[in-house]
Amino acid sequence: MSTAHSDTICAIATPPGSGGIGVLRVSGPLAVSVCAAMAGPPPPPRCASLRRFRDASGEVIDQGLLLYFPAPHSFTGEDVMELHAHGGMVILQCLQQALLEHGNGQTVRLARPGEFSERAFLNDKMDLTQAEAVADLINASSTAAVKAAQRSLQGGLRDPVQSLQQQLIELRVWVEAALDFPDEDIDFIADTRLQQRLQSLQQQTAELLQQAGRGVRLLQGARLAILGPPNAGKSSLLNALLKRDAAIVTDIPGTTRDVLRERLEIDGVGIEIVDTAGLRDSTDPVEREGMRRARLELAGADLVLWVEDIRTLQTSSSENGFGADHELPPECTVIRVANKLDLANEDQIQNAGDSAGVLSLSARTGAGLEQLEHAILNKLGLADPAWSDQAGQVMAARPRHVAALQHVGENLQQAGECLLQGSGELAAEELLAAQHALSEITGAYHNDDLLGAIFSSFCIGK
Ligand SMILES: Nc1nc2c(ncn2[C@@H]2O[C@H](COP(=O)(O)OP(=O)(O)OP(=O)(O)O)[C@@H](O)[C@H]2O)c(=O)[nH]1
Ligand SMILES: [Mg+2]
Repeated sequence: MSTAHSDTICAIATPPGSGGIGVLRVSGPLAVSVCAAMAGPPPPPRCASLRRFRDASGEVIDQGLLLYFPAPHSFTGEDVMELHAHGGMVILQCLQQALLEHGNGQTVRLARPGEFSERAFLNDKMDLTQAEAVADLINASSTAAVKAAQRSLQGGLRDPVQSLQQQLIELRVWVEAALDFPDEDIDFIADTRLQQRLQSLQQQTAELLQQAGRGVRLLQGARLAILGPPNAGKSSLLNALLKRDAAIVTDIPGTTRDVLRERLEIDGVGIEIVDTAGLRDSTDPVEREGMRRARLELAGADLVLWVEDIRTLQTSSSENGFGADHELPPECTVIRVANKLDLANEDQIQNAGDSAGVLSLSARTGAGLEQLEHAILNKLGLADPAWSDQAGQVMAARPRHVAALQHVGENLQQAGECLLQGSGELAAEELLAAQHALSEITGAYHNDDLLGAIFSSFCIGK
């Protein structure tokens, strides 16, 4: 798959703005010679050397460090030079210009977004999931997302995908052999061990799919919506979770009208949290609009906190039509919260405790809040494995990985049915399709459109 690139590319690798240092990166066959023209011969590999950086007329632009990473032991797999100069945009642009001029403009050009990473991928320095993890690491908006991206960068997604692929190949060999030698005494296709291995593959794919789904949620930021009847303490709960007064709280039912969005971080996991208008019968057009918007939030929410006053907790479908059972679609992931624990009597506390899946707390005193935070991460599948029931740590993943794994699952399912019907040919086709879908994840099988779509979203210089 290795691709020789004739172009030498350069880019400013540090972000725009001023800083202590700024880094320029050059990669390709001319990297050494253009830098030599600017700053003298390359230092020993991976050693920093203090140099003067000169423009084409020989005038000194800046003084800084020059580093040399000879091929193939560099990020891109090509000869790479790095110039560490002072971190001013004009200095860096002058240096970049000088690089282009030293290269006569023909063979050294500005890198496209993500082109260094693309070359790293094309030169087999990393697979696609790792290249994507580099971008996810840079764009991570929470500490948990950083850790997850780091796991994928170390092969957290690639390794299980490759293992699945290996098992799939073995299975295909088995099926194809049965097709090639139909006269053999043993009926391979009817062999139950074949079905067992297929089932094991299906199981592993389903687990990986779940893990990848969690990874997507972690990276994109999960969405949490607070819903429930008026005056239950929804806005108070939002404020308690955020540990600041973001929403207006009063004892007047119908206080919240608009949808209020805030960013919450629990144990380093970024979550978008939404407070909404209380749901009840109302003729007030403003309140009705608020309720309409509240219900719209249901569609995009990964998790709903359904908040009620513990003293008026609905234990079954609400009579007035505003209970959790009535309002929330069955597929909705929900945590039912009984708030105002500090005001409840023994019977009410007992009643809430007896209601399955109800978490009692007080937004006012903070009692039960920590349990709620744990429950939120657990329900989202983003909890620290140390105290959650999920297996393994979360790794960074993207929607395209999830889509591919869904395809794999469907293909395996189809293959199983074909085998049961004795149709080895069709089963073999399904297994091949599954193998292709897996290959797309790691990039072992790809087309230029896919690479373009992935790398164009990277930043320049990466
Ligand atoms: N004692 C006690 N009072 C609470 C608690 N949570 C909320 N309250 C009070 O209950 C009243 C309503 O609280 P809000 O947070 O505005 O309730 P809400 O569900 O957002 O109400 P709407 O916006 O009208 O739908 C306020 O007076 C709060 O101070 C609690 O845990 N204990
Ligand atoms: Mg409110």
